[in-house]
Amino acid sequence: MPHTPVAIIGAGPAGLVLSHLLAQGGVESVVLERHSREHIEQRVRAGLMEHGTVALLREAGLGERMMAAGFPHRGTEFRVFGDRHRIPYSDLYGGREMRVYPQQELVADLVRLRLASGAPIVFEAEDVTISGADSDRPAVCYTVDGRSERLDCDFVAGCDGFHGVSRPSIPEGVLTTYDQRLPFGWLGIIAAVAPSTEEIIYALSERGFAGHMIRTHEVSRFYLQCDPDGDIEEWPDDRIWAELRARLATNDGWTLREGPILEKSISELRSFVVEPMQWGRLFLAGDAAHIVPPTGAKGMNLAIADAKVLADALVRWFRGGDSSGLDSYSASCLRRVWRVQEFSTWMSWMLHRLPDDTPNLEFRRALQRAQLDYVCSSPVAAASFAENYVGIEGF
Ligand code: RFL
Repeated sequence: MPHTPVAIIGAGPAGLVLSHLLAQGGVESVVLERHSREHIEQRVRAGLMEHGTVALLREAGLGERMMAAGFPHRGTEFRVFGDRHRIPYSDLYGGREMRVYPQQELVADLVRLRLASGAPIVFEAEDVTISGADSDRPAVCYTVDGRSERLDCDFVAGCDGFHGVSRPSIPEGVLTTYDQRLPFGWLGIIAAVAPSTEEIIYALSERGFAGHMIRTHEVSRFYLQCDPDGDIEEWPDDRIWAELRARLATNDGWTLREGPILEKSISELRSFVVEPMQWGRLFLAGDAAHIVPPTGAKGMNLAIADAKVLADALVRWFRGGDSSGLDSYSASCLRRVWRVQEFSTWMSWMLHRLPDDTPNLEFRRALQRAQLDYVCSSPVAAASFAENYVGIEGF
C-alpha cells in the first residue's frame, strides 16, 4: 500500500505552498487535485499579495517570477461620491508594500517548481475520500484514470477550498460554524484592457460600489455591487461599462479605458469560519476552513498564512515528535482569520450602498459617510487601515 507522511488534498495556494514548505523541512507529501493542470493554471481569482505573503514566498525561494513579472503596490484610492482620496498605505506602515501578481500565475509557478523537483501532484483525482482521520493511521482513497487508489498517511491536509470534501468529512457536532452573508453581491469582470489607474480604486457612488483592481498591463479586473441573487444575463457588456463609467466618475475629468470583456460572474459577499480547523489528524487550511468578503483582498493571503503555520508544525512533529505546533495550529490561524473577518466586513459596509430595507437607513448612511470622512482625512485612521490592508505583522 503506498504511504506518504502528508496527503494534501487540493492544489490551490494553500496546498501547493504547504507542499513546498514541507519538502524544504524534509517532509514528503503527495498532492491530490481534482482538476487538470491547465484548469488550475488558468483559473482567475485573487491578485493582491500582502507584504508578509511576498516575504514568505521569497524566503522559501518560490517568488522569483512573482518578483520579475508582478509589480509593487503602495497606495490605494477611495473615491467617495466623485472625490478622490489616496491612502499611501506603504508610507503609513513603515514602507511595507504589497505586490500585484495574479493567483493563477502563482499556482502555475508552484506547480512547475514542484514537478521539477520530482515531487508528485496527482491531477484529475476524482472521488477523494478520507478515512481514519481520528486514528493515527489515516488514509485517502481516490480514483484516477478509472483506477481506484489508496494512500496511507500520517496526516491529511484539507486544502481543497470551500467546496471540497475535507470539511464535510468531519462528523457533525465537531465543528462550530459561523456563516454570515452580507446583503451585497459583486459582479466581477475580467477585461482585455490596460488599467486606467496605477493603484487600486474603491469607489462609492449613489449607484453603489465599484472597484477597479489591477492584474497585468494588458488585463484589468473590475467589480460592481449588484444583487447577490441577480442573474448574469441582466448584465450585457454595454450595461457593465455604462455602470462602471457612472460609478467611477470623478469631479476632475478622469476617464475609464474600455475593452472586450473576457469573463463575468456574480458572487456573494460572505464570511464563513469553522472552529477548530482540525479533527484528529485532518487539518484544514485556507478556504476549506474560512472565506472572507473579497473587499479586503485577503483570501489567498490567509490560505498561504495557514500553510506556513501548518508546515512549521508538521516539520516539528516529524523531526522530533513535538506536537505543540499541531496543538496550537487552529488557535494560531483563527486569531488572524478573525482579525481579517472584522477588517473585511468593516471595509465592506463602509464602501457599499446600503440596501433600501436597512433598518434606520438614513442614520446608517450618515454613520457611513462619517466613517469614510474619518478614514480619508485622519492620518491615524488611515494608518489603522494601512496596517490591516498590508497585513499586520505578528498576527
Ligand atoms: P483554492 O484556491 O480554492 O484551492 C483548492 C483546490 O482544491 C481543489 N479541490 C479538490 N481537489 C481534490 N479533491 C476534491 N474533492 C477537491 N475539491 C476541490 C480545487 O480544484 C482547487 O484547486 O483554495 P485555497 O488554496 O485555500 O486558496 C484560497 C484562495 O483561492 C481564495 O481565498 C481566493 O482566491 C479568494 N478570492 C479572492 N481573494 C482575494 O484575496 N482577492 C480576490 O480578488 C479574490 N477573487 C476569489 C476571487 C475567489 C473566487 N472564487 C473562489 C470563486 C474570485 C473568485 C471567483
